[in-house]
Amino acid sequence: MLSYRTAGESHGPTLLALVEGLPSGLAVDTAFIDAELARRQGGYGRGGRQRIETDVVRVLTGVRAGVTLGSPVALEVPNKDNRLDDAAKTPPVTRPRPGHADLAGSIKWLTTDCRGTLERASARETAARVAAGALARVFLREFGIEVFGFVSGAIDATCDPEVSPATLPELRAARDASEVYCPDAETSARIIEHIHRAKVEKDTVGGRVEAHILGVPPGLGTCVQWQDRLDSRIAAAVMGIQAFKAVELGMGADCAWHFGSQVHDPIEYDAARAAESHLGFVRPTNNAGGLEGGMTNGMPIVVRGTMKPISTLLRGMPSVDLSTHEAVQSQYERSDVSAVAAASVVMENVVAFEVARAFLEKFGGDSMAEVRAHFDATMRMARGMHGA
Ligand code: EPS
Repeated sequence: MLSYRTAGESHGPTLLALVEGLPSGLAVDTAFIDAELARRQGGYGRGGRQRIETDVVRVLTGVRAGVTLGSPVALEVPNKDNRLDDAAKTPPVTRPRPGHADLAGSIKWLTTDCRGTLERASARETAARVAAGALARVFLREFGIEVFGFVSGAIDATCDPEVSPATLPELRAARDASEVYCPDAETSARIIEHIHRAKVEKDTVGGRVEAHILGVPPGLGTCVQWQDRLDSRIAAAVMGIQAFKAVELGMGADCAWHFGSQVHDPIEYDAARAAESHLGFVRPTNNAGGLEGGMTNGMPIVVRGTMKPISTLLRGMPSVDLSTHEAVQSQYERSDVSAVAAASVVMENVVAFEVARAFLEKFGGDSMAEVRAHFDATMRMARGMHGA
């Protein structure tokens, strides 16, 4: 089974991701992984750390002459700001930040210094997850599966662009031209204004991010066991991102306010479109977000995540000093005013990893040649059953 684990501290020597379960014969496009790492570092509202780092991936194992061997792939993203063992440069943090892992972690690990907790809780770790997810996307691209992530809102600015193969090139260009990775120019400008105001007021901003996965074949995931449902795995992957407080699929939480007839996507059949990923089972709407019964239905997967504002506020928040129990303002550590743009990159990549995992569960094999043969044969059988 495709899986990954990460290791590494924010100010330690390096970040690592160990990816297991990729077939042999996949050409590893490190330039694509580096481009995703660079995007993760960007976005209006990022702090000083991103001026220090230039994240690039080193592929340590599992690859020969740029092609996977079928053995574990170890990915490394080294930290330039490596100072964890220098006590003078990593003084104790005793005034926990509300919203951060500081307080809960210091109680868990029986210490009054939150630094041990924050080093691993830091969103710096998402660089390793983006590297693993981008590698999974290199695999997905071989089967025509594309992933598009963006910021869709913050505070009082929201947009709801129509994402489809036809609109994708234009939306991608608009997203890449936006300092907050939001493809709608007006929403982008308003989010930037909010982040600017937060910076002046020593405050922070979260936001909503979206990922659309296009070209996904039907039947990935399962309704057989709850933990293997693809919706369940995607939700876990998104909630596992630092600072995420909500995840939605398709219409998401809005389903509560509508009757069934307004929520469920009618099923139509169009033989002329049988070559598409939905095999001709066209849905005029996609409120299900491409997932029914924990399985893909051939429509794009649509995931929405909500990131809370960064918990490190320059002006602090009411807190308690862990060594004196005195009421104090929380400690300031270098941070971001907003990392919502970066969060969109993290979300699209962790979701992609779950799709790749489900893809290999259905079509898996030791080599890319076997996976391709399995995929082609299954799709041929499915199309054969449905008149194409
Ligand atoms: C981050 C690196 C961190 C923070 C931020 C994200 O670097 P440093 O702590 O050295 O400034 O900028 O992490 C947090 C918001 C957090 O709470 O830890 C990164 O590379 O994404």
